[in-house]
Amino acid sequence: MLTLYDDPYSHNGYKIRLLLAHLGRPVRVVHKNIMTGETRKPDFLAKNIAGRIPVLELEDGTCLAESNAILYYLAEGTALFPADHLARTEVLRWMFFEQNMIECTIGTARFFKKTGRDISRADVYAHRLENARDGLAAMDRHLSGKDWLAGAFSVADLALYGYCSVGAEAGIDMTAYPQVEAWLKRVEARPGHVGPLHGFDA
Ligand SMILES: N[C@@H](CCC(=O)N[C@@H](CS)C(=O)NCC(=O)O)C(=O)O
Repeated sequence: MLTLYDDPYSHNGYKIRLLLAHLGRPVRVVHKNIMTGETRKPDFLAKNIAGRIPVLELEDGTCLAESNAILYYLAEGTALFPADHLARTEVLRWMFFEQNMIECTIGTARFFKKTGRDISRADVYAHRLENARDGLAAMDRHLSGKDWLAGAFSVADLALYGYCSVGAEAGIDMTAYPQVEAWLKRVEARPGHVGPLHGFDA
């Protein structure tokens, strides 16, 4: 069986659990506490040299790191990753956008807010929020008149859902992005959808 090393509060890990739920694939989820440095110990560095979750361990022991690379690996060959070259490029475009404009902005601002870490560095927090708002505004414009980010419903929607769904926890007024809010609800209405803290085994 697949093993996912994850922390319940990470939405990078949640993206993987969400895709696996959509695909109906079982997974053993192992909790690594990012607050106590568990991912920085030698045993975990052997799985991901960057010392970060999520890591997906395949049945043969191969370890995959970087949430969107893992999403790509799992989605390839399924209805959530298209076969057409241009359509695939468009899906990847939004997955790269997620890492650049959403994950390291909403994700980090949320982490600062939840843990109190670095919130004293108000300039850093404000900068992350400014970039997050920029990313959300771009998504809002893009989603006008569209149901999904990249043509049909795809792994790009799940990748972006992860951190967009917790924008408010980062301190963002999500009502400023009505197209994004409507799209979040469409993602939640898809069969196979699961919430963030679903299914930890250890
Ligand atoms: N770009 C990476 C980011 C991974 C990441 O930042 N993971 C965080 C949790 S969301 C982590 O493991 N932090 C622990 C640490 O840095 O020690 C991805 O998308 O997988």
